[in-house]
Amino acid sequence: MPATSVIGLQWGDEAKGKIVDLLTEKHDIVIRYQGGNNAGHTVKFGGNTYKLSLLPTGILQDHVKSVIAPGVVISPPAILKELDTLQSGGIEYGDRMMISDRAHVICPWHLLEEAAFEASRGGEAIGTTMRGIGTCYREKVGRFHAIRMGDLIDKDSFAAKVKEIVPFKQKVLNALNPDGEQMNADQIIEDYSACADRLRPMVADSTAYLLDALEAGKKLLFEGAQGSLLDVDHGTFPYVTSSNSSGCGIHSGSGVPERAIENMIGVAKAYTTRVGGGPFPTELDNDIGQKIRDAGNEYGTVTGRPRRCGWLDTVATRYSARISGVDSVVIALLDVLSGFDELFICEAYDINGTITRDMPSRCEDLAAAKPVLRRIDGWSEDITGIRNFGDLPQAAQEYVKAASELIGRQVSIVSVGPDREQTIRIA
Ligand code: 2SA
Ligand code: MG
Repeated sequence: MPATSVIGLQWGDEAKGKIVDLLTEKHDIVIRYQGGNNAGHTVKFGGNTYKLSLLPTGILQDHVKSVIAPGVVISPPAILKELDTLQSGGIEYGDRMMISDRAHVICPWHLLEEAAFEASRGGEAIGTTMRGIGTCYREKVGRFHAIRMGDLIDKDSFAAKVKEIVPFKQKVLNALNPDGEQMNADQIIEDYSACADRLRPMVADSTAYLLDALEAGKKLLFEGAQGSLLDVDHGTFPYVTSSNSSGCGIHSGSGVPERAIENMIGVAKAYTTRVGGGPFPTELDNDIGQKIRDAGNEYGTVTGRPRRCGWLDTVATRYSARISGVDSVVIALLDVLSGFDELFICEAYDINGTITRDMPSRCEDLAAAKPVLRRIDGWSEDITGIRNFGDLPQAAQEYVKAASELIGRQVSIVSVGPDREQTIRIA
Protein backbone atom coordinates (compact mmCIF):
# COMPACT_ATOMS: atom_id res chain seq x y z
CA MET A 1 0.00 0.00 0.00
CA PRO A 2 2.10 2.97 -1.15
CA ALA A 3 0.00 5.91 0.02
CA THR A 4 -2.79 6.62 2.47
CA SER A 5 -4.63 9.86 2.91
CA VAL A 6 -6.71 11.30 5.71
CA ILE A 7 -9.20 14.02 4.89
CA GLY A 8 -12.00 15.78 6.76
CA LEU A 9 -15.57 15.24 5.57
CA GLN A 10 -17.07 18.30 7.28
CA TRP A 11 -16.00 21.91 7.90
CA GLY A 12 -12.72 21.00 9.59
CA ASP A 13 -11.74 19.94 13.12
CA GLU A 14 -12.90 16.36 12.60
CA ALA A 15 -10.00 14.99 14.69
CA LYS A 16 -7.88 14.23 11.64
CA GLY A 17 -4.76 14.91 13.70
CA LYS A 18 -5.44 11.98 16.00
CA ILE A 19 -6.06 9.62 13.08
CA VAL A 20 -2.94 10.78 11.23
CA ASP A 21 -0.95 10.26 14.42
CA LEU A 22 -2.31 6.70 14.76
CA LEU A 23 -1.45 5.85 11.16
CA THR A 24 1.98 7.50 11.26
CA GLU A 25 3.48 4.46 12.97
CA LYS A 26 3.15 2.49 9.72
CA HIS A 27 4.33 5.24 7.38
CA ASP A 28 7.67 6.77 6.44
CA ILE A 29 6.65 10.24 5.24
CA VAL A 30 3.77 12.50 6.30
CA ILE A 31 2.81 15.27 3.88
CA ARG A 32 0.80 18.47 4.20
CA TYR A 33 -0.35 19.55 0.73
CA GLN A 34 -2.73 22.53 1.19
CA GLY A 35 -3.67 25.28 3.62
CA GLY A 36 -1.26 26.87 6.03
CA ASN A 37 -1.22 27.98 9.64
CA ASN A 38 -5.00 28.36 9.55
CA ALA A 39 -5.18 24.66 10.43
CA GLY A 40 -5.22 23.45 14.00
CA HIS A 41 -4.48 19.85 14.92
CA THR A 42 -4.44 18.65 18.50
CA VAL A 43 -2.63 15.40 19.26
CA LYS A 44 -2.43 13.80 22.70
CA PHE A 45 -0.07 11.08 23.80
CA GLY A 46 2.19 10.18 26.68
CA GLY A 47 0.33 12.64 28.89
CA ASN A 48 1.26 15.54 26.60
CA THR A 49 -0.90 17.65 24.33
CA TYR A 50 0.63 18.96 21.12
CA LYS A 51 -1.04 21.67 19.09
CA LEU A 52 0.10 21.74 15.49
CA SER A 53 -0.85 24.27 12.90
CA LEU A 54 1.38 24.33 9.83
CA LEU A 55 3.59 21.35 10.58
CA PRO A 56 2.62 17.84 9.52
CA THR A 57 1.58 15.68 12.46
CA GLY A 58 4.40 13.28 11.53
CA ILE A 59 6.86 15.69 13.12
CA LEU A 60 5.94 14.16 16.50
CA GLN A 61 7.41 10.75 15.62
CA ASP A 62 11.13 10.14 15.26
CA HIS A 63 11.05 7.71 12.34
CA VAL A 64 9.09 9.96 10.03
CA LYS A 65 10.06 12.60 7.50
CA SER A 66 7.63 15.52 7.39
CA VAL A 67 7.05 17.27 4.10
CA ILE A 68 5.32 20.55 3.33
CA ALA A 69 4.43 20.29 -0.34
CA PRO A 70 3.98 22.97 -3.07
CA GLY A 71 0.26 23.51 -2.39
CA VAL A 72 0.83 24.87 1.12
CA VAL A 73 1.20 28.58 1.94
CA ILE A 74 3.89 29.31 4.53
CA SER A 75 4.37 32.07 7.05
CA PRO A 76 8.13 31.94 7.80
CA PRO A 77 7.84 33.45 11.32
CA ALA A 78 4.91 31.14 12.14
CA ILE A 79 6.64 27.92 11.04
CA LEU A 80 9.78 28.79 13.01
CA LYS A 81 7.74 29.59 16.11
CA GLU A 82 6.00 26.24 15.83
CA LEU A 83 9.27 24.36 15.36
CA ASP A 84 10.79 26.17 18.37
CA THR A 85 7.79 25.37 20.55
CA LEU A 86 8.05 21.70 19.64
CA GLN A 87 11.78 21.66 20.29
CA SER A 88 11.34 23.20 23.72
CA GLY A 89 8.69 20.50 24.35
CA GLY A 90 11.29 17.80 23.67
CA ILE A 91 10.55 17.04 20.00
CA GLU A 92 13.80 16.99 17.99
CA TYR A 93 13.07 17.50 14.31
CA GLY A 94 16.69 17.61 13.09
CA ASP A 95 16.70 16.85 9.37
CA ARG A 96 13.21 15.35 9.39
CA MET A 97 11.55 18.49 8.04
CA MET A 98 11.37 19.31 4.32
CA ILE A 99 9.69 22.37 2.81
CA SER A 100 9.00 22.60 -0.91
CA ASP A 101 10.80 25.37 -2.76
CA ARG A 102 7.57 25.73 -4.77
CA ALA A 103 5.37 26.57 -1.76
CA HIS A 104 4.23 30.17 -1.57
CA VAL A 105 5.19 32.59 1.19
CA ILE A 106 2.70 34.55 3.29
CA CYS A 107 4.02 38.09 3.69
CA PRO A 108 2.95 40.93 6.03
CA TRP A 109 0.85 42.61 3.32
CA HIS A 110 -1.29 39.51 2.98
CA LEU A 111 -2.46 39.88 6.58
CA LEU A 112 -3.09 43.61 6.22
CA GLU A 113 -5.07 43.10 3.01
CA GLU A 114 -7.14 40.31 4.52
CA ALA A 115 -8.05 42.45 7.53
CA ALA A 116 -9.19 45.25 5.18
CA PHE A 117 -11.18 42.88 2.94
CA GLU A 118 -12.91 41.09 5.80
CA ALA A 119 -13.83 44.42 7.46
CA SER A 120 -15.32 45.68 4.20
CA ARG A 121 -17.63 42.65 3.98
CA GLY A 122 -19.37 43.58 7.26
CA GLY A 123 -22.06 41.01 8.11
CA GLU A 124 -21.05 38.93 5.08
CA ALA A 125 -17.53 38.37 6.39
CA ILE A 126 -16.16 34.87 5.75
CA GLY A 127 -14.87 34.69 9.30
CA THR A 128 -11.36 33.72 8.26
CA THR A 129 -8.53 32.91 10.63
CA MET A 130 -6.81 36.18 9.57
CA ARG A 131 -3.56 34.44 8.74
CA GLY A 132 -3.28 35.86 5.20
CA ILE A 133 -4.19 32.50 3.67
CA GLY A 134 -6.69 33.68 1.06
CA THR A 135 -4.70 36.74 0.04
CA CYS A 136 -1.53 34.67 -0.45
CA TYR A 137 -3.37 32.10 -2.58
CA ARG A 138 -4.93 34.93 -4.61
CA GLU A 139 -1.46 36.18 -5.52
CA LYS A 140 -0.34 32.67 -6.47
CA VAL A 141 -3.29 32.07 -8.77
CA GLY A 142 -3.04 35.63 -10.11
CA ARG A 143 0.68 35.07 -10.82
CA PHE A 144 1.48 38.62 -9.78
CA HIS A 145 3.59 39.71 -6.81
CA ALA A 146 3.84 36.15 -5.58
CA ILE A 147 6.87 34.91 -3.64
CA ARG A 148 7.80 31.26 -3.28
CA MET A 149 10.08 29.56 -0.77
CA GLY A 150 12.72 29.26 -3.50
CA ASP A 151 12.68 33.08 -3.79
CA LEU A 152 12.73 33.61 -0.05
CA ILE A 153 15.97 31.72 0.42
CA ASP A 154 17.64 33.63 -2.43
CA LYS A 155 18.56 36.81 -0.52
CA ASP A 156 18.97 39.19 -3.48
CA SER A 157 15.96 38.00 -5.37
CA PHE A 158 13.79 38.24 -2.24
CA ALA A 159 14.95 41.77 -1.40
CA ALA A 160 14.30 42.94 -4.96
CA LYS A 161 10.79 41.49 -4.92
CA VAL A 162 9.89 43.08 -1.58
CA LYS A 163 11.18 46.46 -2.76
CA GLU A 164 8.97 46.24 -5.82
CA ILE A 165 5.87 44.89 -4.08
CA VAL A 166 5.70 47.00 -0.89
CA PRO A 167 5.12 50.44 -2.51
CA PHE A 168 2.51 48.94 -4.80
CA LYS A 169 0.68 47.18 -1.97
CA GLN A 170 0.90 50.24 0.25
CA LYS A 171 -1.02 52.28 -2.32
CA VAL A 172 -3.79 49.67 -2.40
CA LEU A 173 -3.88 49.42 1.39
CA ASN A 174 -3.94 53.18 1.85
CA ALA A 175 -6.87 53.44 -0.54
CA LEU A 176 -8.75 50.86 1.52
CA ASN A 177 -7.76 52.34 4.86
CA PRO A 178 -5.86 55.68 4.91
CA ASP A 179 -5.20 55.34 8.67
CA GLY A 180 -3.83 51.82 8.34
CA GLU A 181 -0.36 50.50 9.12
CA GLN A 182 2.54 51.68 6.94
CA MET A 183 4.91 48.88 5.93
CA ASN A 184 8.68 49.19 6.09
CA ALA A 185 10.26 47.24 3.23
CA ASP A 186 13.73 47.20 4.81
CA GLN A 187 12.35 45.82 8.05
CA ILE A 188 10.42 43.11 6.21
CA ILE A 189 13.55 42.14 4.27
CA GLU A 190 15.56 41.97 7.48
CA ASP A 191 12.97 39.94 9.41
CA TYR A 192 12.21 37.51 6.60
CA SER A 193 15.88 37.09 5.66
CA ALA A 194 16.60 36.07 9.25
CA CYS A 195 13.84 33.46 8.92
CA ALA A 196 15.23 32.38 5.55
CA ASP A 197 18.64 31.71 7.08
CA ARG A 198 17.07 29.23 9.48
CA LEU A 199 14.72 27.67 6.94
CA ARG A 200 17.23 27.31 4.08
CA PRO A 201 18.47 23.83 5.11
CA MET A 202 14.89 22.54 5.04
CA VAL A 203 13.94 23.93 1.62
CA ALA A 204 14.19 21.40 -1.20
CA ASP A 205 12.48 19.96 -4.25
CA SER A 206 9.87 17.98 -2.32
CA THR A 207 8.20 16.81 -5.53
CA ALA A 208 11.27 14.90 -6.73
CA TYR A 209 11.80 13.61 -3.18
CA LEU A 210 8.26 12.24 -2.90
CA LEU A 211 8.28 10.68 -6.37
CA ASP A 212 11.62 8.99 -5.66
CA ALA A 213 10.35 7.80 -2.29
CA LEU A 214 7.27 6.32 -3.90
CA GLU A 215 9.39 4.45 -6.45
CA ALA A 216 11.60 3.19 -3.63
CA GLY A 217 8.57 1.68 -1.90
CA LYS A 218 8.33 4.16 0.96
CA LYS A 219 4.95 4.59 2.60
CA LEU A 220 3.40 8.02 2.25
CA LEU A 221 0.66 9.50 4.42
CA PHE A 222 -1.18 12.60 3.23
CA GLU A 223 -2.65 14.81 5.91
CA GLY A 224 -5.55 17.03 4.91
CA ALA A 225 -6.22 20.31 6.68
CA GLN A 226 -9.62 21.93 7.13
CA GLY A 227 -12.51 19.88 5.74
CA SER A 228 -13.97 19.00 2.35
CA LEU A 229 -16.85 21.48 2.73
CA LEU A 230 -14.27 24.28 2.96
CA ASP A 231 -12.77 23.27 -0.43
CA VAL A 232 -12.56 26.31 -2.71
CA ASP A 233 -14.02 24.41 -5.69
CA HIS A 234 -16.33 21.88 -4.06
CA GLY A 235 -17.23 23.44 -0.72
CA THR A 236 -19.81 25.95 0.42
CA PHE A 237 -18.43 28.84 -1.64
CA PRO A 238 -17.72 31.65 -0.82
CA TYR A 239 -17.61 30.52 2.83
CA VAL A 240 -14.61 28.30 2.21
CA THR A 241 -10.86 28.40 2.56
CA SER A 242 -8.73 29.17 -0.51
CA SER A 243 -7.31 25.71 -1.17
CA ASN A 244 -8.60 22.30 -2.22
CA SER A 245 -9.16 20.89 1.24
CA SER A 246 -11.03 17.80 0.03
CA GLY A 247 -9.16 14.79 -1.36
CA CYS A 248 -9.17 16.61 -4.69
CA GLY A 249 -6.21 18.70 -3.53
CA ILE A 250 -3.78 15.86 -2.88
CA HIS A 251 -2.56 15.43 -6.43
CA SER A 252 -2.36 19.13 -7.32
CA GLY A 253 -0.90 20.13 -3.95
CA SER A 254 1.79 17.46 -3.70
CA GLY A 255 2.67 16.45 -7.25
CA VAL A 256 2.09 12.80 -6.32
CA PRO A 257 -0.28 11.07 -8.75
CA GLU A 258 -3.78 10.32 -7.50
CA ARG A 259 -3.38 6.64 -8.41
CA ALA A 260 -0.70 6.24 -5.75
CA ILE A 261 -3.33 6.60 -3.06
CA GLU A 262 -4.65 3.22 -2.16
CA ASN A 263 -6.49 4.11 1.00
CA MET A 264 -8.55 7.27 1.27
CA ILE A 265 -9.84 7.71 4.80
CA GLY A 266 -12.55 10.27 5.53
CA VAL A 267 -12.94 11.55 9.08
CA ALA A 268 -16.26 12.85 10.38
CA LYS A 269 -17.31 13.90 13.83
CA ALA A 270 -20.36 12.14 15.24
CA TYR A 271 -21.97 15.59 15.07
CA THR A 272 -21.06 18.70 13.03
CA THR A 273 -19.13 21.86 13.79
CA ARG A 274 -18.34 24.92 11.77
CA VAL A 275 -16.18 27.91 12.68
CA GLY A 276 -16.61 31.11 10.70
CA GLY A 277 -19.54 32.30 8.60
CA GLY A 278 -21.76 30.53 6.08
CA PRO A 279 -24.87 28.34 6.02
CA PHE A 280 -25.06 25.30 8.32
CA PRO A 281 -28.38 23.41 7.92
CA THR A 282 -28.17 21.25 11.07
CA GLU A 283 -26.90 24.02 13.36
CA LEU A 284 -28.24 23.95 16.91
CA ASP A 285 -28.17 27.54 18.08
CA ASN A 286 -29.64 26.51 21.43
CA ASP A 287 -28.94 24.61 24.67
CA ILE A 288 -28.30 21.35 22.83
CA GLY A 289 -25.63 23.04 20.68
CA GLN A 290 -24.10 24.54 23.82
CA LYS A 291 -24.09 21.13 25.51
CA ILE A 292 -22.18 19.67 22.53
CA ARG A 293 -19.76 22.64 22.55
CA ASP A 294 -19.04 22.14 26.26
CA ALA A 295 -18.69 18.36 26.07
CA GLY A 296 -16.55 18.49 22.92
CA ASN A 297 -14.55 21.57 23.96
CA GLU A 298 -15.45 23.06 20.60
CA TYR A 299 -13.28 26.14 20.41
CA GLY A 300 -10.89 27.00 17.55
CA THR A 301 -7.38 25.63 18.04
CA VAL A 302 -5.85 28.59 16.24
CA THR A 303 -8.19 31.46 17.06
CA GLY A 304 -10.02 30.22 20.17
CA ARG A 305 -13.36 31.07 18.53
CA PRO A 306 -16.38 29.08 19.77
CA ARG A 307 -17.34 26.60 17.07
CA ARG A 308 -20.95 26.42 15.89
CA CYS A 309 -22.38 22.96 16.67
CA GLY A 310 -25.16 20.85 15.17
CA TRP A 311 -26.38 17.35 14.32
CA LEU A 312 -24.50 15.03 11.99
CA ASP A 313 -25.30 15.97 8.40
CA THR A 314 -25.04 12.99 6.05
CA VAL A 315 -26.05 14.97 2.96
CA ALA A 316 -22.83 16.90 3.46
CA THR A 317 -20.62 14.00 4.58
CA ARG A 318 -21.91 11.67 1.84
CA TYR A 319 -21.11 14.34 -0.73
CA SER A 320 -17.61 14.76 0.72
CA ALA A 321 -17.03 11.01 0.77
CA ARG A 322 -18.10 10.71 -2.87
CA ILE A 323 -16.06 13.57 -4.34
CA SER A 324 -12.89 12.26 -2.74
CA GLY A 325 -13.51 8.58 -3.38
CA VAL A 326 -13.32 7.75 0.30
CA ASP A 327 -12.80 4.05 1.08
CA SER A 328 -13.78 4.11 4.74
CA VAL A 329 -14.94 6.54 7.37
CA VAL A 330 -13.76 7.32 10.88
CA ILE A 331 -16.50 8.48 13.25
CA ALA A 332 -14.78 10.68 15.82
CA LEU A 333 -15.84 12.15 19.15
CA LEU A 334 -18.72 9.70 19.63
CA ASP A 335 -18.18 10.04 23.40
CA VAL A 336 -19.33 13.67 23.21
CA LEU A 337 -22.85 12.44 22.39
CA SER A 338 -23.23 10.43 25.62
CA GLY A 339 -25.97 11.77 27.87
CA PHE A 340 -28.60 12.86 25.36
CA ASP A 341 -32.13 11.36 25.53
CA GLU A 342 -32.39 11.38 21.78
CA LEU A 343 -30.13 12.17 18.85
CA PHE A 344 -30.79 13.16 15.26
CA ILE A 345 -28.99 12.59 11.97
CA CYS A 346 -29.79 14.66 8.90
CA GLU A 347 -30.56 12.33 5.99
CA ALA A 348 -31.88 14.80 3.39
CA TYR A 349 -32.55 18.48 2.81
CA ASP A 350 -35.91 20.09 2.21
CA ILE A 351 -35.12 23.05 -0.03
CA ASN A 352 -38.27 25.08 -0.59
CA GLY A 353 -40.39 21.93 -0.69
CA THR A 354 -37.99 19.80 -2.74
CA ILE A 355 -36.42 16.88 -0.90
CA THR A 356 -32.85 16.15 -1.98
CA ARG A 357 -29.81 14.18 -0.87
CA ASP A 358 -27.50 16.19 -3.13
CA MET A 359 -25.44 19.09 -1.88
CA PRO A 360 -26.66 22.35 -3.42
CA SER A 361 -24.01 24.40 -5.20
CA ARG A 362 -25.36 27.79 -4.16
CA CYS A 363 -25.10 29.08 -0.63
CA GLU A 364 -28.53 30.67 -0.96
CA ASP A 365 -30.04 27.19 -1.44
CA LEU A 366 -28.00 25.71 1.39
CA ALA A 367 -29.19 28.55 3.65
CA ALA A 368 -32.79 27.66 2.75
CA ALA A 369 -32.26 23.93 3.37
CA LYS A 370 -34.22 22.48 6.28
CA PRO A 371 -32.76 19.21 7.53
CA VAL A 372 -34.89 16.07 7.28
CA LEU A 373 -33.91 14.35 10.50
CA ARG A 374 -33.81 10.68 11.54
CA ARG A 375 -34.37 10.20 15.28
CA ILE A 376 -32.15 7.75 17.14
CA ASP A 377 -32.28 6.83 20.84
CA GLY A 378 -29.54 8.33 22.94
CA TRP A 379 -27.43 6.57 25.57
CA SER A 380 -26.27 7.68 28.99
CA GLU A 381 -23.19 5.51 29.61
CA ASP A 382 -19.63 6.90 29.57
CA ILE A 383 -18.11 5.16 26.55
CA THR A 384 -14.57 6.58 26.77
CA GLY A 385 -13.15 3.32 28.15
CA ILE A 386 -14.71 1.03 25.53
CA ARG A 387 -12.37 -0.60 22.97
CA ASN A 388 -14.68 -3.07 21.17
CA PHE A 389 -17.59 -2.07 18.99
CA GLY A 390 -19.82 -4.78 20.47
CA ASP A 391 -19.28 -3.37 23.97
CA LEU A 392 -20.79 0.00 23.06
CA PRO A 393 -24.35 0.60 24.31
CA GLN A 394 -26.86 -0.73 21.77
CA ALA A 395 -28.04 2.81 20.96
CA ALA A 396 -24.48 3.94 20.22
CA GLN A 397 -24.01 0.96 17.89
CA GLU A 398 -27.26 1.87 16.13
CA TYR A 399 -26.06 5.45 15.78
CA VAL A 400 -22.81 4.42 14.08
CA LYS A 401 -24.63 1.96 11.81
CA ALA A 402 -27.11 4.66 10.75
CA ALA A 403 -24.26 7.08 10.05
CA SER A 404 -22.46 4.46 7.96
CA GLU A 405 -25.59 3.60 5.98
CA LEU A 406 -26.45 7.25 5.29
CA ILE A 407 -22.90 8.31 4.39
CA GLY A 408 -22.73 5.23 2.19
CA ARG A 409 -19.34 4.01 3.40
CA GLN A 410 -18.11 1.43 5.90
CA VAL A 411 -16.92 2.76 9.25
CA SER A 412 -13.41 1.51 10.04
CA ILE A 413 -12.71 3.37 13.29
CA VAL A 414 -14.79 4.92 16.06
CA SER A 415 -12.94 7.34 18.30
CA VAL A 416 -14.17 7.70 21.88
CA GLY A 417 -11.63 10.16 23.27
CA PRO A 418 -8.54 12.17 22.32
CA ASP A 419 -5.92 9.61 23.40
CA ARG A 420 -4.40 7.10 21.01
CA GLU A 421 -5.81 4.23 23.04
CA GLN A 422 -9.37 5.57 22.96
CA THR A 423 -9.93 3.98 19.60
CA ILE A 424 -12.33 1.26 18.45
CA ARG A 425 -11.21 -0.49 15.29
CA ILE A 426 -13.83 -2.24 13.23
CA ALA A 427 -12.46 -4.97 11.00
P1 2SA B 1 -9.12 30.98 6.06
O1 2SA B 1 -8.40 31.59 7.24
O2 2SA B 1 -9.07 31.84 4.84
O3 2SA B 1 -8.70 29.58 5.78
O4 2SA B 1 -10.67 30.94 6.51
C1 2SA B 1 -11.67 30.60 5.58
C2 2SA B 1 -12.70 29.69 6.19
O5 2SA B 1 -12.10 28.45 6.54
C3 2SA B 1 -12.32 28.17 7.90
N1 2SA B 1 -11.17 27.51 8.51
C4 2SA B 1 -11.28 26.59 9.47
N2 2SA B 1 -12.36 25.93 9.96
C5 2SA B 1 -12.13 25.05 10.95
N3 2SA B 1 -10.90 24.84 11.54
C6 2SA B 1 -9.83 25.51 11.06
N4 2SA B 1 -8.67 25.51 11.75
C7 2SA B 1 -8.67 26.08 13.13
C8 2SA B 1 -9.03 25.01 14.13
C9 2SA B 1 -9.63 27.29 13.15
C10 2SA B 1 -9.60 28.21 14.36
O6 2SA B 1 -8.49 23.92 13.98
O7 2SA B 1 -9.82 25.21 15.04
O8 2SA B 1 -8.80 28.10 15.27
O9 2SA B 1 -10.46 29.13 14.34
C11 2SA B 1 -9.97 26.37 9.95
N5 2SA B 1 -9.11 27.10 9.21
C12 2SA B 1 -9.87 27.80 8.33
C13 2SA B 1 -12.52 29.56 8.53
O10 2SA B 1 -13.18 29.48 9.79
C14 2SA B 1 -13.32 30.25 7.48
O11 2SA B 1 -14.67 29.84 7.57
MG1 MG C 1 -8.58 21.99 13.63
